[in-house]
Amino acid sequence: MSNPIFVLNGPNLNLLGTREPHIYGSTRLAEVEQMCHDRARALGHVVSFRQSNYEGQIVEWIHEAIDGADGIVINPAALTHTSVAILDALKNVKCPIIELHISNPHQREAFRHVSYVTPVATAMMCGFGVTGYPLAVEAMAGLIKARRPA
Ligand code: CA2
Repeated sequence: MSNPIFVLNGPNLNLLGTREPHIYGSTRLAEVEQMCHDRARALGHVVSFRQSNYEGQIVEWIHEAIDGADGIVINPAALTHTSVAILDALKNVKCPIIELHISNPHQREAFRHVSYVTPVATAMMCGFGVTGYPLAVEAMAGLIKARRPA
């Protein structure tokens, strides 16, 4: 039986499309969610798309994913650079994890060059703008397929 792909979004991403369009573009998070649902459906998957401004909520969702998700695509936003709690939660997950960023943090301030998530991620994608979301869903579908017995 298959489970959804969780697409988890961290703090302030609810404001996507309304501020800093030169960095993050002008597409709203609701439109990004629709892009993920459309791509997942075309590939025979279901996405559970979530956003929270609270670190603990994201930790809870990662715990839910331990038995409830076939893959996690996560844009932890600023928590990428600070959260040992998210790192520790992700260590308990057996499914593939894709760390995703809209911008390329390595082209930005030095504090964004450090990620607590990359060491436990299966793969990392950044710098594609919001197009990275459906791309990550598609990449996740590939990772899930590769794990299934023939
Ligand atoms: O590029 C990304 O996706 C980031 O994860 C976005 C985070 C930033 O702290 C990371 O370094 C890179 C910031 C998310 C804030 O989202 C907003 C989007 C539009 C307007 C205001 C906030």
